[in-house]
Amino acid sequence: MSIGLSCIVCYILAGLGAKQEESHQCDSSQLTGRLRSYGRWNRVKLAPTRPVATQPRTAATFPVRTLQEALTMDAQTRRTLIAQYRDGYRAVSEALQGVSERELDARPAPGKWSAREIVHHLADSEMTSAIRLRRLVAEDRPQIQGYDQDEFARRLYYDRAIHASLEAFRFARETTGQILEKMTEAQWVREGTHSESGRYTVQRWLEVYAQHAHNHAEQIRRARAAAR
Ligand code: NI
Repeated sequence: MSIGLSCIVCYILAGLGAKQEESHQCDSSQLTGRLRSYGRWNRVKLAPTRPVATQPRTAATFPVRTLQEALTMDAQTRRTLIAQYRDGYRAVSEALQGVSERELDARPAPGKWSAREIVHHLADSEMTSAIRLRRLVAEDRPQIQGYDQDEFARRLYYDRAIHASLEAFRFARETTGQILEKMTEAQWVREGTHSESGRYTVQRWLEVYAQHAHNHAEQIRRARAAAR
């Protein structure tokens, strides 16, 4: 099965290697260029909030940047992305409007996720992302653990009714949106380390999750269309 890596969210969530990319289910196409753009964050070196190793670190190892230098996203872009993030539930619920059981279980191709499975993925992914954001803000340089989203789909009964998962997705976003609206400039430059993809910043988190629900809303529409 050839599915291009296009949902950066699941790439980051799962810490996908080349093998897993092949089975990756987030097949919306808008984000292929995004992955490359993340390189610009990797060029920003921040002073760690506490030492990450026992060896002494020098200024040359961790050049200290000002807050303004560390903020790679301007305030207007941030506001736009927060608004998009908060619009995610609307996009998904509209994509599901009037959905039948048959449409929920239709697959656009063998091995591709159905609309029902996408909804459960959204719940699990968004609850995880909500906790990640909290840890990035409340803990110093947290270790963020990747997971295998396809294994979640296989083992966590993704044939369940969707209502509770839709609500979990909705309110994970709602509560996190409240936090995003209040965060200070200093909190926007916080970061942790992902178990497989490495440096993981709050700004990167926002760019990724601002689009996640909208991309899956489009994927839901395509999956539903397969039932017709
Ligand atoms: Ni996804």
